[in-house]
Amino acid sequence: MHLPVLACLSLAAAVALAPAPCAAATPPARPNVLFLAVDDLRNDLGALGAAHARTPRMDEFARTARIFSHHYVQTPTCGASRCALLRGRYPAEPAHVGNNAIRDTHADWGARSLPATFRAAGYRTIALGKIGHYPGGLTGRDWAVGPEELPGAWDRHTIPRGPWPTPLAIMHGYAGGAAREPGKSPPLQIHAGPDDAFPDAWVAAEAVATLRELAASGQPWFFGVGFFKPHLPFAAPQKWHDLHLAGSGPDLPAAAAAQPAWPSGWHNSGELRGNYAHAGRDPATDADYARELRRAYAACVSYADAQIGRVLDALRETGLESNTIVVLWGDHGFLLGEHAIWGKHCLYEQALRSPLLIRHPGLPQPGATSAAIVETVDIFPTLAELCRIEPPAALDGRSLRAQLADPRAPAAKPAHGFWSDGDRTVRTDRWRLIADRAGGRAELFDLTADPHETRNLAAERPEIVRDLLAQLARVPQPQPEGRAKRAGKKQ
Ligand SMILES: [Ca+2]
Repeated sequence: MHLPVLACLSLAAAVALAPAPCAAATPPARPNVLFLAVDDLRNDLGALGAAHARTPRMDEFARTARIFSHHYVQTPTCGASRCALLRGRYPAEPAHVGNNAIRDTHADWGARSLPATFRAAGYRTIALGKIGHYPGGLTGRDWAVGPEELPGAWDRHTIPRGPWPTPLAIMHGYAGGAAREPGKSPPLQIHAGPDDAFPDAWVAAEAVATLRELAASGQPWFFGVGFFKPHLPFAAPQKWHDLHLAGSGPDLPAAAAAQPAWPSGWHNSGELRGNYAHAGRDPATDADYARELRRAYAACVSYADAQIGRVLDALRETGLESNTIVVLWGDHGFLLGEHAIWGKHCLYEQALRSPLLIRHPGLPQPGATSAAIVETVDIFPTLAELCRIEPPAALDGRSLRAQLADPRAPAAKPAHGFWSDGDRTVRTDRWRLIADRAGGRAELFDLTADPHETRNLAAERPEIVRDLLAQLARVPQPQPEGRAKRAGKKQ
């Protein structure tokens, strides 16, 4: 009569992940997911090789995680990049590349979104801060008006108000509750005050309280925490600016700011040029101003880093760390003068590349870097696999399980990027091709030899252009019919 017990014990050791044959065995708890989104974060972390960065808390986390040094977002703007994350799909229609992508198209896919999939699988889903485009998921002009941005996906989607008058004022917040006045407010602020003079400290405090609440519940959870910095305005307390003043360490490299392809240091995006007042200064011609802006951006990264550290401390202190997957993700990068552009609305490397760090319980070789080309759409299938949840059919990404198991595992595919008017890009291990809708205008860069994309090789290497255009053609262009079809359904 002892034989079945012995057989059961040996089986349990051999097939740990299979359904337990013993009636008394307890299945392993499903891991929680803490998803940390950081707004407009370039690869400017110490852990990613940025010598000027002051990011001790993200670097500390990186030493326990898989570092993806070549992660690319699908679209270089907030709402669209987050739409690709939550859909797990490439943009399929023009609305998917705009900032209102989630609000305007969720009826087609919200029930199959990343959080909705986890919710349907029994997870408690909570979003805090900026996870979609709108803080707290609130699309109205004030606290009371406006529908949820992604209804049905989150058990709770919230934003601490603090002293700011509206959710949008939080997104572009200045110290102490001041809101941005478009075209009149400065692009940077050095404030002699505490961290909670700015919204991200409020988000961190709410995240800490939420983790304590989650620790007391027995339900698995998916908790998205979205920070606002280093998004413009580059506003942070004085102490974080002091870290980056002249003489305090290496400065952010001026990089390829002299690249002549663009006629203006402003780029045609209105984000920096139109939304802020510059007192007649132009970073393209005023090196001191360019340096001030770069340092202010770096200060905001350091400020966000400290707030992220508070959340990771709470994860450890609540005892949740051992059964929680942690993802740190930047929604896209930002050009600080590269290509003579100050902004993100383009398809160059620094606009599309952003940090991706993933830690899961039992991760082998923590702190090792995977240089494989990976994309934001890969996150959905990765988290579904790690949590043993069946993902929706027809996701565009691939699970990163191979790179988590072995940092030397190669990329499964190139990375695709999308922008307005049908502009597209594809990034392989070596090349980046940027092409317009018809493929008639092309820029080709050899990232191995020319990491700042200063030499367009399209005319010299037509065979590479041809091959990469064929790769682009494998992913359909966003088609305007999607919007018309959806409008038809409503009638
Ligand atoms: Ca953003």
